Amino acid sequence: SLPIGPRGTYLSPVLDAGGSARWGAFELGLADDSAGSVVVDARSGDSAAPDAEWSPWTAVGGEPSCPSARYLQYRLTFVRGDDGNSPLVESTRLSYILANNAPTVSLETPTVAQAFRTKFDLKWKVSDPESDQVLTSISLKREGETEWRVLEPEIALGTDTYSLDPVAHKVEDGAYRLRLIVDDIAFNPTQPLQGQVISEPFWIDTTAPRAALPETLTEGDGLAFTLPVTDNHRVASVEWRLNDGPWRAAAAADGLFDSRLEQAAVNYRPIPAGEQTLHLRIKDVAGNETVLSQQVAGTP
Ligand SMILES: [Ca+2]
Ligand SMILES: [Ca+2]
Ligand SMILES: [Ca+2]
Repeated sequence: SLPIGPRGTYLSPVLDAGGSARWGAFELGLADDSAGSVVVDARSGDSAAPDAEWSPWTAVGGEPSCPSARYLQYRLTFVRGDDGNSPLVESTRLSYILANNAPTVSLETPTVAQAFRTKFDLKWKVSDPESDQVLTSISLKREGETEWRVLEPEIALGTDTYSLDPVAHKVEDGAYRLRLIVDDIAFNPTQPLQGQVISEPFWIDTTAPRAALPETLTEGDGLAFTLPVTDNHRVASVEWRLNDGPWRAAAAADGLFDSRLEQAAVNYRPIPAGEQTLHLRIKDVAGNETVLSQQVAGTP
């Protein structure tokens, strides 16, 4: 038989946790007739081969005390007993959990300055380094206010759309921001992490623009008038037509329909002969519209 010395060591292969890991219990399975003692040390690092970046060897008590890392190597030092018999290790077992990283979330809709008059879909994207599915909560805050109102505290795992209905959710017209918080707690009960995103301001606008037709719409044989229009948010367009003719755009007196108050100018001649009804269609940026109609005298 081979001569047996008083001490010997065993160096384990480099163990790969597959990602940054927190080390748990290290268990040594000794044979029934094992004698003497076994000293366990471990080191860890993030490169597949131990190098200067790895932690130094440290003694393993119940758990390795070396830092969280992807790779670990352990070393067993066998010390012969006073009776001359040697330690005999049958098995080793190391527990670990992969370190958790926070999910991130980004919103695809709403985008900045979008305006909605009816139900619309929020869409978002979640990314989690461990591919954990997340629970999502959705809150809404009116611009200028401080309190977030929770619309939905917990949206099911894997869901990434939500329908916001201004009527059903009792959301008044105004500018708002949405906040989404994603939480990977379902897969990380002991060390859950969150990510969040706050949208750019967007508008809920369920109110149509208003306009009052001036008393005089014609001048000579043509249409010639300026129509003051107002909206609670923003006027987008003013169009007109005679009877069921084609819609034509009115001009913004200041060059652009882009605010709450606008003046729409209509100049057109001649008014065709016969009975004519002038229709005006005023839209805001959310798509609410008001239609006004008025009889005008055609060219004799
Ligand atoms: Ca995670
Ligand atoms: Ca409006
Ligand atoms: Ca303007």
